[in-house]
Amino acid sequence: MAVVQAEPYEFELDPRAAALVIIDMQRDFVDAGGFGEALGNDVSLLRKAIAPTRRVLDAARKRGLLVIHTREGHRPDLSDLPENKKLRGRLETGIGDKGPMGRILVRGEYGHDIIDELKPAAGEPVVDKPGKGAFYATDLDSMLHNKGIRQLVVCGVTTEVCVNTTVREANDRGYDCLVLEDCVGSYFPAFQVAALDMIKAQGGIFGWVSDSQRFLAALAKS
Ligand code: C5J
Repeated sequence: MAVVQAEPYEFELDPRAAALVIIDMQRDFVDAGGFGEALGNDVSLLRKAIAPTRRVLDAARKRGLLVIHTREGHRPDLSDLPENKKLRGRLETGIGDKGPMGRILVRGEYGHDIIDELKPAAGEPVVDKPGKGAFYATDLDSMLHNKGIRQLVVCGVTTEVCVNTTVREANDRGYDCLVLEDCVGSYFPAFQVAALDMIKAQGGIFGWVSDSQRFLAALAKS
């Protein structure tokens, strides 16, 4: 056990029962020239999370934590893309269309894959998810259950969408989530603050919020 200083109060980390989950650090969201930027977003707000996440990833690997990566995307035939997700935004170039890095959010395309800085190591599971939450229509829950995981250390993008949705889904399945605030990012600064406040708040979406330094310090002592 190791105590991580966190909000709303300390998080008791059990490294044997904890997994690092890195959400959707895909080129199309994070890299310059990808879909996110083509929509007019400032990707530097997401890219701030890369260096601290890399440090957490290195430490987690060294400590033997289960590391899981997720990617949001769809089958090439788009049979798992709901009409409402396709139509939302009235985009001229949206999911499934040819974007700057290949077909947007389609599995197998360059832009859909994880950025080079956080490339999964051999043997680390990559969960392909069609929705915002990492549990919806995936085998994540059974993988975690089979490995005896009860705690998730969460990094990735975006804080208010796929990170928050995944934390909510994890809550309902009995996992405790520690979200590292410098390792998650949003294109919208106000959403970043609100999404983290919601996790810290008592009684709602329930998780803990800390940062990479406090997590790494606790992990080193465990
Ligand atoms: C994620 C999104 N990963 N915002 N997706 O948050 O559509």
